[in-house]
Amino acid sequence: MGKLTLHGATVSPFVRKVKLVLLEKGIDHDHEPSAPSQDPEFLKISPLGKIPVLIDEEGRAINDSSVIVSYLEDRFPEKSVLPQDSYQRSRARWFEEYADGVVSPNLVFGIFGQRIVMPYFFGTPTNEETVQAAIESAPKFLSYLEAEIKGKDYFVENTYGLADISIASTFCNLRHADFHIDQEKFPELAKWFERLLGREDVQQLLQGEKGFIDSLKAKAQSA
Ligand SMILES: N[C@@H](CCC(=O)N[C@@H](CS)C(=O)NCC(=O)O)C(=O)O
Repeated sequence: MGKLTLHGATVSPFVRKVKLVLLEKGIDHDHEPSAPSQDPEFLKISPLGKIPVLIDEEGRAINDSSVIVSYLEDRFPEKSVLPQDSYQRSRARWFEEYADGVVSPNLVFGIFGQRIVMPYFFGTPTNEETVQAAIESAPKFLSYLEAEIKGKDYFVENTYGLADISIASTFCNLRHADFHIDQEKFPELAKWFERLLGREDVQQLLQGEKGFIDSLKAKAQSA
């Protein structure tokens, strides 16, 4: 029997979220930092060709980052990344959804997608209008998060968990794309993100990702 295996590179916010949950829970696993793919072999484990995918010890696939996190919580309830209280659990899942379903499509795809993925993964020029539109829309999303984090160190029950992991995962992509939280307008959110960036697991992932992105940039420049 094999080990649990995570497929997907952590430059994806969805993969990074799962990786940080695996690390926080101390779950032994292998990691294949693959890219999304429409290759028929990959479609056998990921019907939409997306990352992340988690393969269990019996070779069975689990798709979608939120489904994977639920599975990990069900199977490894020790060192939970969710609160005990049902309402607070729903709050943590809400922030996960806000990160995946709101911050990612609006800001990560618009800024990181255009500044990094298009030129360095696909060799397509950045669409500056899309970037500007995303940057202009950012205060709407960041104001909400600023209000939610005010007076706390972490989003839910003031304890590091899934809400922080999910939101920080999207902000890591924005940082790779040189978009920084305005400390004057969103001081509490900026402080919270600095706190998260001070964590060893986050730092290690970011360092590896930066090396990977820098190597793509160098390749593009020498081409
Ligand atoms: N809801 C999915 C979204 C996963 C997702 O969109 N992953 C991106 C990478 S950031 C991907 O694989 N995109 C390739 C594609 O859409 O074909 C999840 O949470 O896992």
